[in-house]
Amino acid sequence: MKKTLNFWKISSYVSAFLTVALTAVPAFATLGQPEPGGIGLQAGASPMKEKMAYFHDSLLLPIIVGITLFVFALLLIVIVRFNSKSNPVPSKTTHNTLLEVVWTLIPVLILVVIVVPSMKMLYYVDKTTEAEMTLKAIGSQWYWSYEYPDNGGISFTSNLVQDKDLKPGQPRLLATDNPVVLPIDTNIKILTTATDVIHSWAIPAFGVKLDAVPGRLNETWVRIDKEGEFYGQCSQLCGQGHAYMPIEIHAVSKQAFAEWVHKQGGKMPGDAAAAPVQSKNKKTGEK
Ligand SMILES: [Cu+2]
Repeated sequence: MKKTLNFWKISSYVSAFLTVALTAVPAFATLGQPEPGGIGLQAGASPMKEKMAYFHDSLLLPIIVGITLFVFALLLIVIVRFNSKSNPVPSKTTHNTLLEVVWTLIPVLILVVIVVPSMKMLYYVDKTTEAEMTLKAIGSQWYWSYEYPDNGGISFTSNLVQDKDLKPGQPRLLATDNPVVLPIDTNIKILTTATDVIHSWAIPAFGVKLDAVPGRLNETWVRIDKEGEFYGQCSQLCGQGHAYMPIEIHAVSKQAFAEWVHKQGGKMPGDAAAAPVQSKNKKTGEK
């Protein structure tokens, strides 16, 4: 009797600890970057990340916690009830058809329950049929360069800001000298490739992580639904400087994006027709 009491006491402590540990997501979640002591997923800023967070928090985590507690309880029962002292003459039972069918079928059913939303999400993040613009990210040892093929071919290189050059508010090892600027509420096709070894372009808040492979063009997409600064890192071990090629994205309104594009000497799809006429007129005017 005493031993059974201990068992329930221990398992209630363990489940209380797990509940606290797993639900202790800080209320002041910083958008777009990791935070000290954070254990949950980064706050999302895109529909894909919202779906991933829901998939993880509402389906995978409860299943994992349930299985872990169940196996833990079985182990405790074995330790307490079937040790050589409390059970000196062990039973020689082997094989139980019903039990074997059950412990094969239940895991299969759990996997079937997981695979349906999992595949749905995989196809959702795969590509968009209605891309409004394209961002191409090219990984090199050890920096990223970017191209905006739909915006007059703007291109630049983005390097890590060294510790000594950090301005107030810039996160260490995440800030870059040339942030990527992207509009919110826009379907953005993302293409990645690399010039030397395999890198990976990853922004946790967007739910995007895509390998950048030399000689190949990989595709995914994002639709950012919040303005802000978002940070990510190369997520494929690519050599000595792997930790020093961060990604910094400034998500701005569509209007602010158009202004930025014009400032960079690029053009928006809307003014593509007007721009060449103007330059032609200029040339004839000079003659
Ligand atoms: Cu890399």
